[in-house]
Amino acid sequence: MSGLFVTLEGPEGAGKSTNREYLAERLRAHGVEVVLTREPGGTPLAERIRELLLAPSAEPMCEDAELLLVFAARAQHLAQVIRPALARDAVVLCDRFTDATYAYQGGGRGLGAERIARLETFVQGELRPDLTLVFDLPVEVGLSRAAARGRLDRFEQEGLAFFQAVRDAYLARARACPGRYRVLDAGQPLSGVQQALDALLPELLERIRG
Ligand code: T5A
Repeated sequence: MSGLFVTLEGPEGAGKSTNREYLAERLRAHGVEVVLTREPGGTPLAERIRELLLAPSAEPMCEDAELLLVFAARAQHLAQVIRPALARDAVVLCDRFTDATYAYQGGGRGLGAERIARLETFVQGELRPDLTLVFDLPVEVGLSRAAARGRLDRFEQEGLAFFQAVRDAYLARARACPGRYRVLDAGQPLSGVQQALDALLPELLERIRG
C-alpha cells in the first residue's frame, strides 16, 4: 500500500464532514489506515488559529492577516499530521486544504492567485493532494443547511455574492485540472452522494494499493 492525500472541498454546508466519515468507514473496511483531519485546524495549535479565523470579531480581520493565518495553521498541520501520516503510507482524508484558500481568499476575497501560489509553494514545497473531491451544490442550499445549525461563523456571515464566487472558483479549478478533481453533486439527497462515493471506491483502492 502507499499513502494517498485526499481532500474534500466545497462551499458551506456541502456535506464534507458527513461524507468524510462515510468514506473513512468504507476505506477502513478494506483494511486501510485512514487519518481524518480538517483545515483550518487538525492540531491543537492549528485549532487555536481556526478559532481566530472563525470567530466573529469587532475588529475586522484584514485580508492579508486572514491569508497568513490560514497558511500558518497549514504549516503546523503539515508538520504534525499530514506529512507523518503520508510517510507511513496512511490515507489522509482532509476536510478542506489549499483549494479552499484559492476559493475563499482568492475567489471570495479577490486576492490574486499568484500570491496564494507563492505561499502554497513556501509552505507545502511540492506537496499537493493526490485527489480532491469537490462537493458542489447551489450556494443557497448549502447556506440554509449551515444556518439550520444555529450561530453563523465569520465566513458564514458573508453575502451570497461571496459564496457564489467561492463556488465558481472551485469549479474553475476542477475544470482546469480534471485529473486531480472529481466534482460530486452534493445538492441531492445524502444517499445519492454516498452512492457516488461508493462508485469512486474502486479507483481509490487501486491507487492506494499502487
Ligand atoms: N476557509 C478554510 C478559508 O477561508 N480558507 C481556507 O484555506 C480554509 C481551509 C471552515 C471555514 O474556513 C474557511 C472556509 C470555511 O468557511 P468548515 O467548518 O470547514 O469551516 O467549513 P464549513 O463549510 O462551514 O463546514 P460545514 O460543516 O458547514 O459544511 P460541511 O462539512 O460541508 O457540511 P456537513 O457535513 O457539516 O453538513 C451540513 C449539514 O447538512 C446536512 C448535514 O446533516 C448537516 O446538518 N447534510 C445534508 N442534508 C441533506 N442532503 C445532503 N446531501 C446533506 N449532506 C449534509
